[in-house]
Amino acid sequence: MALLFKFDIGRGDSWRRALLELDPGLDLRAWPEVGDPADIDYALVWRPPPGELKSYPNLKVIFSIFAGIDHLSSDPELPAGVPVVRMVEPGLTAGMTEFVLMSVLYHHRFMLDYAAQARKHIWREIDQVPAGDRRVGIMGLGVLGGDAAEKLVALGFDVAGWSGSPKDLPGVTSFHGADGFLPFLNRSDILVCLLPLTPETTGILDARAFAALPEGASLVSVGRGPQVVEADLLAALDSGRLNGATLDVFRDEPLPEDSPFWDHPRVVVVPHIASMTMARGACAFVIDNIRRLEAGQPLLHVVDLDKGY
Ligand code: NDP
Ligand code: OXD
Repeated sequence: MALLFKFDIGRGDSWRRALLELDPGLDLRAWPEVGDPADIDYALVWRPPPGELKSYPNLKVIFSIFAGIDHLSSDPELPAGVPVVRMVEPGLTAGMTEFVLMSVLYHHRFMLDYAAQARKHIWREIDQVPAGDRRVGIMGLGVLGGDAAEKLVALGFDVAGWSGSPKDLPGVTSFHGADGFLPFLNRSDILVCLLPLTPETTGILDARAFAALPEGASLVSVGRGPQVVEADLLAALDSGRLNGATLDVFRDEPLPEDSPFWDHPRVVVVPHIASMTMARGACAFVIDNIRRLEAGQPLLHVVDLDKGY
């Protein structure tokens, strides 16, 4: 059994070790040293060159190293009929929940305002708002959004979510579909975007969406950059319609040197680190799925390529 492995963002060694610990007999081929393409049964990849995956005639499964599969679905030559499995592992979920909680608390507790005051040496209290009076809205109530919602409820926030289909999560008000979008935005003091990138979600956070949020709302953008119309976000921040934003993902990454977000006083910029797939949990997920397939059981977390997530 040969597994092609392509991971070019600097953490490849720990993945190689974790895979071989779990399955010492694994024939691991690190891209681009692939050998005979016909040997490759499985691919575990981050952003393969477009057209690359179609050159493996016996490929059985494509595993995405990321939860988001936009780096695969953007390949017009993705081999038809080969299942794509997105990443689900406890470290990735926990990391995202930590980041969402931290960011929601940051905006909830007026930390942008205190940072601005501190730069001017101003000692001034801002009235604290009880968590129960703060309405947090999470776009995307999947693996990551669902976990973050549950933990925000535990902290006492008034939590709602928006998804494609209705959800029944304890303590979370569910909105769904096009009809639910504006009512959901109308009650989101802090909006968290945890949607996958699809044609439907591209540009979803635009001037119309920002106008539907309560005056002075905040945004935590951790889905994918192209979901935000950046010019509209800047206008909403500059006008004071939005109080602040935490931005982890951007239309262009790395964020260009001259982006106005870097120095914007109402913006926290971080370099797409809201969460990271952890080697051990991810490799266990992949090896477990391979064993399932080889035992004739269904794969877990196969992506619906028609829906794009
Ligand atoms: P899931 O596939 O588990 O969940 C996606 C959610 O989005 C579902 O609730 C789905 O609704 C909803 N959704 C999708 N399209 C629409 C739409 N058009 N309208 C309304 N709701 C929609 O994904 P995850 O929770 O695992 O991950 C979400 C995204 O987070 C990833 O795709 C990735 O882009 C991003 N991410 C970012 C990271 C970072 O570090 N910044 C790290 C990891 C992920 P339904 O349930 O009805 O299908
Ligand atoms: C992911 C990501 O999708 O890190 O997993 O963005």
